[in-house]
Amino acid sequence: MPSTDLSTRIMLLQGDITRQHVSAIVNAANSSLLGGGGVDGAIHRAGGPAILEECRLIRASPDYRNGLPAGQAVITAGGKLPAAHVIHTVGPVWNGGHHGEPALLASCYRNSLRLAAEHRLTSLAFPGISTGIYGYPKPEAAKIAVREVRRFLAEHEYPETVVFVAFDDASRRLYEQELSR
Ligand code: AR6
Repeated sequence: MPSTDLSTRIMLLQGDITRQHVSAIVNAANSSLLGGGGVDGAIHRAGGPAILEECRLIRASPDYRNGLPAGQAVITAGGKLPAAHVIHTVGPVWNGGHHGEPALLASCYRNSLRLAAEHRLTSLAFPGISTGIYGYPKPEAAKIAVREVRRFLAEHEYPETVVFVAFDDASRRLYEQELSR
């Protein structure tokens, strides 16, 4: 049975997700899966061309010919990253909050966690999906992130631990607040 003491299975740290020694890091990608700016750019830069190569193969499969839809997730190897795998998910673009953004963001977390569980990955690190270029307000995004991870871990043995990686002080404080609730 999974440990029900979630406080021992959820961690928060501030820094660069590309440097995390975990089973998988989550990439806030775009539908093309072919790279971009923000954390996506950082992951491909640090991980090298093997990740992009695998993303291209995924795009060549009939399921993803039109790209990866928002809310879904796929897994590749981690290339030169210290993390063994990358789980690529596409967050919603913030458009005022009444266009399904909260449900799509929750799906990103759930589907990433599901992939990690299917692959029996022990540790998974998340950036603040959608909270950069895609403009999702950070307080609301942190709330959804913490809620979905707690729900999932309460019912699953894998991943054993989840790390929220905050890039800046303000994001770290938001996660601290949510995790203390
Ligand atoms: N480590 C941890 N967090 C980071 C890092 C890093 N190295 N770099 C940025 N962040 P963003 P999105 C934080 O813009 O909003 C790309 O072009 C950042 O402070 O990377 O989902 C994709 O290709 C923010 O809180 O992702 C898409 O086109 C969070 O990561 C688009 O951006 C997410 O910011 C996706 O936009």
